[in-house]
Amino acid sequence: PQPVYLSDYQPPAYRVTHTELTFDLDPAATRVKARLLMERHPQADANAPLVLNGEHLKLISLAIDATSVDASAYALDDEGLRIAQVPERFVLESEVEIAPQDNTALEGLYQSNGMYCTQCEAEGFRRITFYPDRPDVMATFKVTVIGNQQHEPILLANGNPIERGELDGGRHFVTWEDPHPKPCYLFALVAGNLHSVEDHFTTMSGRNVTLQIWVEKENLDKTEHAMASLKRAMEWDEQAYGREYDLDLFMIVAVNDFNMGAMENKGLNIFNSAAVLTHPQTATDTAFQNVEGIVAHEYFHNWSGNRVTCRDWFQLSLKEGFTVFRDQCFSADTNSAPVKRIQDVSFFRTAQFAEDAGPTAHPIRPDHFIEITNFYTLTIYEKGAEVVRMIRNLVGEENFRRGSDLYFERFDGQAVTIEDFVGCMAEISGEDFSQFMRWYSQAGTPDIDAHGEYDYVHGEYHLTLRQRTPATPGQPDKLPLHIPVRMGLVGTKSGQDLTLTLNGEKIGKDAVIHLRDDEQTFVFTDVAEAPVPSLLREFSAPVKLHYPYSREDLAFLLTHDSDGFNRWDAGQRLALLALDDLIAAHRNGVEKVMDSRVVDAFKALLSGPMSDKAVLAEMLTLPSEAYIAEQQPIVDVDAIHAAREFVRQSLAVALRDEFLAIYEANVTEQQYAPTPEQIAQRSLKNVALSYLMSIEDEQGLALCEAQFSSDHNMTDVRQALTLLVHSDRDDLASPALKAFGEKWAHDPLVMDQWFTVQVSRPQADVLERVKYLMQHPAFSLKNPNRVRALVGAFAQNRVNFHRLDGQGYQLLADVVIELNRLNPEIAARLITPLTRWQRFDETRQALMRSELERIKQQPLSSNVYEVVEKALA
Ligand code: B3K
Ligand code: ZN
Repeated sequence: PQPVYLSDYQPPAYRVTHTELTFDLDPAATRVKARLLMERHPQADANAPLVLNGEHLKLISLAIDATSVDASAYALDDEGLRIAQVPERFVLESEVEIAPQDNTALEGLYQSNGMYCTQCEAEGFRRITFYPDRPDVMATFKVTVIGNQQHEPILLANGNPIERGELDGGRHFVTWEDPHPKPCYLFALVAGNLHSVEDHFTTMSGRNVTLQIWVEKENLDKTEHAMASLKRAMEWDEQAYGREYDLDLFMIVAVNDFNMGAMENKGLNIFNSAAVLTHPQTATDTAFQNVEGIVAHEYFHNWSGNRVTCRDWFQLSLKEGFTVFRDQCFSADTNSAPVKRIQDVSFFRTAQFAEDAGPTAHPIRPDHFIEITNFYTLTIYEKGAEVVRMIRNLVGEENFRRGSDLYFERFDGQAVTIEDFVGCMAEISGEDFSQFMRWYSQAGTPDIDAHGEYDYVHGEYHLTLRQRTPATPGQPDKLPLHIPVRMGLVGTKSGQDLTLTLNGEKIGKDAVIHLRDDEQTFVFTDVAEAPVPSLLREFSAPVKLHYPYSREDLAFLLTHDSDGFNRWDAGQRLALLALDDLIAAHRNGVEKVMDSRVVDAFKALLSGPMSDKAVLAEMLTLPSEAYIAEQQPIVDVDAIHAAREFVRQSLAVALRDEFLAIYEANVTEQQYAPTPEQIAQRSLKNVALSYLMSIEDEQGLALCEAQFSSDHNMTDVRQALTLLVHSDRDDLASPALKAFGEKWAHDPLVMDQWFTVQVSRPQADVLERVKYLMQHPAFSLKNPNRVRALVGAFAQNRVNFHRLDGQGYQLLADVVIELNRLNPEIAARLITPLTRWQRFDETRQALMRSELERIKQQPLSSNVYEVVEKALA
């Protein structure tokens, strides 16, 4: 497979102005008729051939301006169709046949549980009909769907329904029209036996929009939260961005087999059922919050993505980074803002940093790819969002809003680039973004080494920042980035933020300094007392900040930093220092001793004023094994696990009564609601329970069992089940697992949780369990959610996946090889943990590499090929 390069971009020689499609649905032989109004680009050569993408299509007929095209006039291959000569303006008509029932890749038109649905982004439309399948070709669409009245009573497509009727042979049709020009990746069709809940939203200009969520009948009671989230998102986008919805109908459909979370097709969002269905008895608080975030994300795409779209797929972060940023702000406004930031950053620093340091590292705007599907990554999405956040912070909130207004107005109905977006921000604010643009082209996470010195005599504080971005594949040398560092100096006497004076100018107590060179020293004057610097507040840039904090400094910041995010981070850093010692002790076979400063810090947290329970729950949560691993030069999975368990148990022993008191103070019989208050209470209570369970405290065990059997809500039940299954008390875990599995055998999304809980336990029997569960009737390799819940979760189980006998790697590679044939997109994603082999000891490196080599020997999809190739390069 050959890569595509950004530098080769050419505007399309022919564009489609209007698209008419007719689908005659059949599982094995769906007929798709296309009627495309086409015209040559004014600048294109009159002899330019017409090139249409098309894959897995059986061509039935082809005509230009109603005259059939002779077979000698076109060339057809695996990738599409090429017609040597076409007029300046013409109507292209084609008919093809496709087989949705055989489509296990879940791209294009496929069947899920008997219902028809589509996924076209990025390049799935070419599996539906011959078309210039690229985002810079935007057309209005009229779509007729013909189906069986019994099997497919509901026939949906984008836009508004304009005609419907009955046909012979028990068939019927509905015609849909979407007046907004769109690229074909936003096309969608759904047909099946679906049921809907309906609601309404009145937009800011007073237009009434019908909202529908379509699900299988048994899920009708699981849509309330998604609907409420949708309405909140619609209102938020009007207030925060002045963006109004632009059709009379907005539909969401839940499907069981879906590669990603959801898809923002115009007016017809298609969702993974896991990203829309919730019920207090089946979904955890985290699932409720995910649904809210994803519903909002897809809705926000209506402007950031659909009305203004991407010129080419290299610009993917233009819509994804911006939309993630929008959904993050929405969730922060709707829930606890500090906790949202802590959770986002915590995930980001674990997973995106690892991606940026591995063999698949790429810039937010890649300059080449083999398979675009492999680029729906944490870098494009989450790092893209961090960069948009930096832009907002650089220009200020007001300018950011004006800049986004300008962007949406100027480019409405167009397919544009990242320069167009940043250009609007520059134009409005007058800021110079030329150096800043390197964030988009340079991969890798910058390291910042910070060093500070207080000069008592002159009352000065000298802060030196040095930046260095490590080499990444294809980018050996890096240029310095423009890094905004939000900071404060916290006085060690007063415990307060000191006023910052830089270059003779007072810049406030909490300010942003700009690092642009490799190294810069900032001299703060009029510093009356020795400070501890609080740097990178709110994680003001996606960098690794190293400062030689002492444990006393960190304990100080943990209590005194005015920035909640940095208070949390100080706690994490303090725990990491203790963990470092314990990891070394474990490796050297020396007795482990708990750092009393961590115990004291936790004790202070537990006995201090408890203003925000959600933040407190985060503060009490130790860094994950994955995050600890990120900090180590060579990952020793067993030492990390042992060290972390030791810290958990030491804290539990020392603070047992406090944890018990916290638990008891936060039990409630209130009816479940996914409100920030209730979620905070549950998470605090459940963190306390996890400490008690880590030492198998008798009272803790009793509480855990009671929490499981009281069956109050899934958050509590799942936590209790997890703690039982992850403990050594199999006598208690087995009956609980059995009861849970029997109770929920009919609900695949709950069974996914049942799988995950079991395969993430630390005990050594997990590999056998995974193999056994893969034979379970509720498991199927064809369903991406099942694969993620069982195999994906196993690969996150660090001690078991990285077994020294290599069997964990082997199992993953076996699954990848099988999935490569069924679903290349999911197969390629599943390889990720194996691609990180450089981070491990030599034995594991060799084992991981040999599994990658084994995969490489197979006939591979371009998706898997690209990842394996990079991983072994
Ligand atoms: N835009 C979709 C991505 C789907 C691509 C799958 N190959 C989801 C989202 O970001 O909203
Ligand atoms: Zn998106």
